[in-house]
Amino acid sequence: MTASGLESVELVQVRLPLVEPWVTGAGTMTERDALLVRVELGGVEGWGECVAEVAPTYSSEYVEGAWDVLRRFLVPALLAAAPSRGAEVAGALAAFKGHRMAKAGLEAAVLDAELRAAGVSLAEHLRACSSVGGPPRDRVPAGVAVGISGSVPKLLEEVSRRVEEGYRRVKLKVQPGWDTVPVGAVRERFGDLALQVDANGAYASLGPSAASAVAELDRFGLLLVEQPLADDDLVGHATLARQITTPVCLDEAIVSLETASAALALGACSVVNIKPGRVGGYLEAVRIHDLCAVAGVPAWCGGMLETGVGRAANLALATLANFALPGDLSASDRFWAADVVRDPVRLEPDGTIRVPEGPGSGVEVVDLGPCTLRRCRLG
Ligand code: NPG
Repeated sequence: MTASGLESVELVQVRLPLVEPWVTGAGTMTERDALLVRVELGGVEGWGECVAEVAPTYSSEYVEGAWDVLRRFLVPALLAAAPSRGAEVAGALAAFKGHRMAKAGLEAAVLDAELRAAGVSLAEHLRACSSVGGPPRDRVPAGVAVGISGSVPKLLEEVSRRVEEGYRRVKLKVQPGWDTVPVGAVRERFGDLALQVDANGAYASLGPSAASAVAELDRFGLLLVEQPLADDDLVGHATLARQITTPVCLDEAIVSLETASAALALGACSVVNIKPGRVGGYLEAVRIHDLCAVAGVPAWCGGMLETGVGRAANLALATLANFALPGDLSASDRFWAADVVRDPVRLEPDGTIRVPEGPGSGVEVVDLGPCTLRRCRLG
């Protein structure tokens, strides 16, 4: 059965307290404002999540801006186009530049409704969209990200907790001044733990000495160093990649199939972090996954402190064959005391997370009343 076109879109801004503060180079976060998108399509409900943060520190998008562009431009255009399939969303919004996280939230919601009506899971659907084969997976290995604690004993305590919980790999946030000492301490304490680091572009501030600072990390046998230089510095990353032995992975730099293609052609990275929000949606994420597979470049699924809505969809994406490394796909309780979905994802004893079963993203949204800041219905 194919659902008929889009009937309405509702934007819901929720605020969820974090179980512990999330500290990065961009500051300390104690709560997450998430922008959820609810659509109705042929009488069926679908949910998506726009992963923009409150401030434009990770990318230029931010919650208030996403809310505005959705209300003013994207949602009216989409209602006029009345798509019945997620695959029609990007085309209907193509006149508007950028705002990929906002677009991704809309596409995810339409896909969810389309697939719920058709009785197909998002994982099955994304597999069908991908040209890369491989057996279906009902669970994926889980990695966990650890913020900048500023104190090595605190860091070791947190990593130890995560390892005991069963996470299969740990990602440490690093920046100039918080790199070799904490990374070395974790390596020494945890032996051959699968370890990687994420700089969110922080080494760009060092200019020409960035390469030697990043090369200092080579001795720790890391899986990868993520986005050491500025978002748009593909040539700089290509040069750096030739100077160090740790594989360079790009995150912020890759915002589309075209930028992924340029990064691979330049040799700017040998691993890619794929985040659906950053690249404008799950279907573009599949195209980038496929491009990487053809190039023999492993990918992994990034995370942006999503609620259970966005995380469920990320888990479906991460089942594709070339998501060869554990993603930032930690359990709901790593960030939230109360998630917005029934049956939030949990870490299995073997360090994996089960992909929710059932049509669409497979999760059911709870009553959002208690955490809702505002809602707006269009259509
Ligand atoms: O598990 O969602 C998670 C956290 C993973 O570190 C993580 N995300 O730079 O990749 C990142 C970072 C991030 C979080 C970026 C929130 C933007 C917003």
